[in-house]
Amino acid sequence: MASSAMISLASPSPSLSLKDKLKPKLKLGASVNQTSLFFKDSVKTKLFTRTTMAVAADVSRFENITMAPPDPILGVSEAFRADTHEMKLNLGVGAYRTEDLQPYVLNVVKKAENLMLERGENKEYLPIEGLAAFNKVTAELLFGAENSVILQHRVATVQGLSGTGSLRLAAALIERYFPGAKVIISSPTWGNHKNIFNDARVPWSEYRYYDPNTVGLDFDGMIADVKAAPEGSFVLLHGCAHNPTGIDPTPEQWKIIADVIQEKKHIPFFDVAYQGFASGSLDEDASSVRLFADRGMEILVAQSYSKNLGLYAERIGAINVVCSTADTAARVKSQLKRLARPMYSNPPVHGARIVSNVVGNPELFREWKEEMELMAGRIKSVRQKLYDSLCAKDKSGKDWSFILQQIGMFSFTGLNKAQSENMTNKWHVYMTKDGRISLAGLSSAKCEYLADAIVDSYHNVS
Ligand code: PGU
Repeated sequence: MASSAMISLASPSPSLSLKDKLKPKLKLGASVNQTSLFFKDSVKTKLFTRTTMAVAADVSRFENITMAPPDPILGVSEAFRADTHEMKLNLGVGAYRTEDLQPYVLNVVKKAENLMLERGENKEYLPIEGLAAFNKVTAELLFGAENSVILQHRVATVQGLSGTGSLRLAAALIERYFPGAKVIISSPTWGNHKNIFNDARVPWSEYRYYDPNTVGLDFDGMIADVKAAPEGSFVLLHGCAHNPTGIDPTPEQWKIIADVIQEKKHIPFFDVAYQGFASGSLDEDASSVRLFADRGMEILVAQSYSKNLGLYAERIGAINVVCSTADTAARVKSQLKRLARPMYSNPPVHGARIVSNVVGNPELFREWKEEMELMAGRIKSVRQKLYDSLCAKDKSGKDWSFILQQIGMFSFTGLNKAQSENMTNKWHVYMTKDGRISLAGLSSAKCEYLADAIVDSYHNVS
């Protein structure tokens, strides 16, 4: 195949005699290199150029590129798809499933899409900063429409490629305007945070967050590390439903975190990927961000609609930068646009229209909140059922109540790498190797099976 592809490249229409010379050599199985030599030795410059192309195809210029490992989260879904076992369960990716373990498109999303079809909206490019109606409602949803940061036009909001793209844009802003500044991230955190800051060339380090002994928050460790970070660091915080631990600070603890950040002149950088999914209430889940905004602090907030509106593949989210004045916000926004332009030029319109239709329409907004409560409620009920099943099956006296204390889509089981691998290899339960399971991918019917798998992995694998 390689040879024939090369012949068509290398012999458009030289002389007849040249074609004749070529044929027997190739039939005898001449290698690409021999053919090239033949060209080089006997034909003029014009053909020599073509031959060089053939040599390049033979020894790849990409030879030094090694195989990348599968992604620790999205790679789990690939492995799941390849498994044919009937009991297989995908608890890897944080994506909501119905009780039948099917993906779910929200009714309000379908209604919003119908509205869009009725209006016959066009597919012209959006401005670099995204859809104006989306940017307005997304900032209002986050801070509250009556919040002074909104009324005083102090928020620079730019539509991003979902949560990930919005975080990446903010990282680019940090890299450009705060050279050398460090981002401190929780240990552990969502795995892609490190990739995002690495690729944006923003230095990062970790602050303590999870205490394996209590399977709870290491609050003292967190505060000590935030205090110890160089003044003016960016502190990455999960607005609610911390991923992967499912452990959030209490309202009192949030106040102390805000005190320390203010004292140290750090800049809070919120990642809000689960607004509405932690408590079922959009306002309650935004209370951490609002606490900081109400103190007049300058903050960054990345938002995502992947989970709460189920718009995973639409890639819709935003980056909001709260500034001390409207004038600063305007300048920051202009620079965010400047960063976005060479990266992806302008964002996709479909998801932005869905969000602006749902959030901007009182009737659809009300329906959305109901659907979100249903989703959050289903997750809470499987959380309870898993806990009950574990208590019933595990006779060792181990306390599993931490599962009930965690919130959001995930449960951090405390299973180590080998135990997590046993879950997959023996029980066909797909999950990340840090012991995280997505309860959004669990049904009531599978709780007992999952509990069997956890008890076996916990007690029989060290
Ligand atoms: N931030 C956090 C804390 C997240 O958990 C996620 C998604 C995102 C941002 C980004 O989501 P976007 O879809 O880009 O808006 N985390 C999920 C989804 C899979 C993944 O790793 O992207 C998860 O399973 O952890």
